[in-house]
Amino acid sequence: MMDIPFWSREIETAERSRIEQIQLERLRDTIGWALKTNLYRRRLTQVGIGSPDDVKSLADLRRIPFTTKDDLRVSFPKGHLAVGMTDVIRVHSSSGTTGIPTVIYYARQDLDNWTDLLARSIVATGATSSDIFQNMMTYGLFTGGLGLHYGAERVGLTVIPIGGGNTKRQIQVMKDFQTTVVHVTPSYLLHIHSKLGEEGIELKDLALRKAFIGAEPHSENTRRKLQDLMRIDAYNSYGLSELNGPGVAFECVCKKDMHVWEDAFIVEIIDPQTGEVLPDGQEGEVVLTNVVRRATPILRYRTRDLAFLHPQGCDCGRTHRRLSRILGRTDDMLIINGVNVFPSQIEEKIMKIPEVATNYQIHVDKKGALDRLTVKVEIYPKLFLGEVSKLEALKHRIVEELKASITISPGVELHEPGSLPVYEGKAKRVVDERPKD
Ligand code: DLL
Repeated sequence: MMDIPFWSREIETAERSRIEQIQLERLRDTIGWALKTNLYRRRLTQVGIGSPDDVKSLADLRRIPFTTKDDLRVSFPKGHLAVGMTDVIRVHSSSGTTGIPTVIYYARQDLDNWTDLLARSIVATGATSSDIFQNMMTYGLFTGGLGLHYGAERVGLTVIPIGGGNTKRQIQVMKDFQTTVVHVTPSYLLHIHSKLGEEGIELKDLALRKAFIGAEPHSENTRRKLQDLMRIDAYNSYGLSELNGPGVAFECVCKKDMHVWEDAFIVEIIDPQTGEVLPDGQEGEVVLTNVVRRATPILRYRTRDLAFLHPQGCDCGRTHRRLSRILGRTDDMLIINGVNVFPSQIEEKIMKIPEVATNYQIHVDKKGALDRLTVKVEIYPKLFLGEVSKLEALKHRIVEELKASITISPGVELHEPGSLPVYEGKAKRVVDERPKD
């Protein structure tokens, strides 16, 4: 029998009825906070919810309309804020399709709750205070860095807050500090593996035993490959900035999909077309309600992620239901090495540049383990008659414009008009050649 570690055994193994009772109490509190926001006040009163007492059972949740990313954008900057700014102690945000980001505010209690969920997640994987934890996720407005950072500190791991990128240094630090656990996107860990040789470092020089992998889709095969290549256990971790960040769902030592922490989140799977709630086992869009957040309460958030809930329990004894891997998206969002990019963000930027003609293509493939984004644009023919340095300058300008919007640097190719494919019907702007494995 495997030794099963817990952070809060009582809540993690609570009976279903107890979990639902907690959810109902917390949902009522959350409604109280939501009613203080411009975003929810009218929406809730329109469906007859004017006070927390109007929520009699969990079934009442279904009366509440869904929240979308667009709703949060329209509410920018503070339409969804339920407390005064003096009570807000942190802000995170994700980039948006129209350049308007979605912002999430955290009160002290929100950060405390979030940290606790991450502590719980970390312990569920078997990591302990003896571990040396190298956090390779980006620190900053992105939630991946700071989220795990505080969770790991709370458990007592030794945190190395190195942040993303700089592969050479990552490898050296892994060796020097004898890192045992990393937090990383799966593609970046594969990349790191491919660079070990170049740095003259072998697996036996490292002490790595676990990785928390998330922020981007990956298959079971990719997990296996990573585990075999690095000789580690890799645990899938799911979350999104609108719902705190990481720590919504995390795998336990059984590694059979991710427990959604149901005392903090009410999870529904819906038919993305009709909005109908589907039974466990059926694939659909993940909808999440955070029931422990004050500053920015979010009700029935449509994540656009496709997955299903496992109908059966888990060998670890946790009663919180398990969410499958993310199987796809209902929209066209691309995830490039963990960074979310909408094709519309790219279009917005390049179409503002006067030298750019009307046709373009977004190309995604793999270079080694990493995703590579190339934006191919047609430019007016007279530009090709000018000096090469002018073309280079234009290319540079397009890269800079795009980088300011999508935060990563894409490759840019300039093409003559008529050279990119033209579609008679719906244009196919995105060519994604990443292997599906
Ligand atoms: O990616 C939060 C996070 C950080 C999760 C670190 C895990 C680890 P966003 O930038 O808002 O937040 O992106 C959220 O990324 O809706 C999914 O489409 C995708 N995603 C996140 N985790 C996974 C995963 C963070 N484990 C969006 N598998 C989500 C597949 C994932 N997709």
